[in-house]
Amino acid sequence: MTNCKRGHLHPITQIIQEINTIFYALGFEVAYGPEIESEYYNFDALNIPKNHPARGMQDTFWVKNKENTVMRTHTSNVQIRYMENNKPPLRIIVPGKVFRNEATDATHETQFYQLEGFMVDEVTTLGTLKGVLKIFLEKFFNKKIDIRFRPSFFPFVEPGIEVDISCFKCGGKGCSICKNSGFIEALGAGMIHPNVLKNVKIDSEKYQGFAFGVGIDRLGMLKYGIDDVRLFYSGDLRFIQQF
Ligand code: 2U9
Repeated sequence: MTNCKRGHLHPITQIIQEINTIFYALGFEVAYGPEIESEYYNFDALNIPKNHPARGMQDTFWVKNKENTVMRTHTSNVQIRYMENNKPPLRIIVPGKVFRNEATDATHETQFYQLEGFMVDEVTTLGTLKGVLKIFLEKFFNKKIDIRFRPSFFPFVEPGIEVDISCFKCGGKGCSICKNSGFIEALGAGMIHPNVLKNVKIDSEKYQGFAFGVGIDRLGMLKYGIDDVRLFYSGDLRFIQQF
């Protein structure tokens, strides 16, 4: 039986476990929730307007014969549910599968894994976020990493930011991974929008919080130099057995 190899956890599962361990040490709980979700928890509660393009047929899988029901497009639904059932201070991460109705290519899949996280407390700032992300990314990539914030927009946060990380491959000098810029676009984030806090009955005068989102597949592709996201879902043992 020389050809008989024992199986092991899928690389995405291994990555999720690694992420959970890092955040657990920072005081974050890991939360899970439904993949089939109501329009309210996926969109409305997150301050995503009724006419937002993400709700349209292009991006969202609507469940047939069931009104106002979608395959969740992000794991934010779990954070809303968690905030409804727990009182601040809150610190959670939510890894899980999400669904987007779009064409697949080397960097897009109709199903992928997302990590979202947030912290809500009396004094929580973008500075807190920067510190938490720096510790997470340095542990995950096993390298010293600098972080750059750029202004951006997402309906559920204000202000919204995009987070670039210094290239862990070349250290910022410029290489093929960072397209000679020294930085890699990595995450979206921001301060939770007061309307979102209001929706879950948290007093936005007293409490504030940061939130972030990142593709787990994308983190894995960067860390292990994988150039096609579809490899994760191919079931090809030549790929799987490298982990
Ligand atoms: C709540 C409030 C705010 C989570 C956030 C992003 C910005 C973001 C993308 C990264 C790559 C999705 O996987 S991706 O395509 N995410 O840019 N996510 S802020 O904000 C939240 C979440 C939950 C209650």
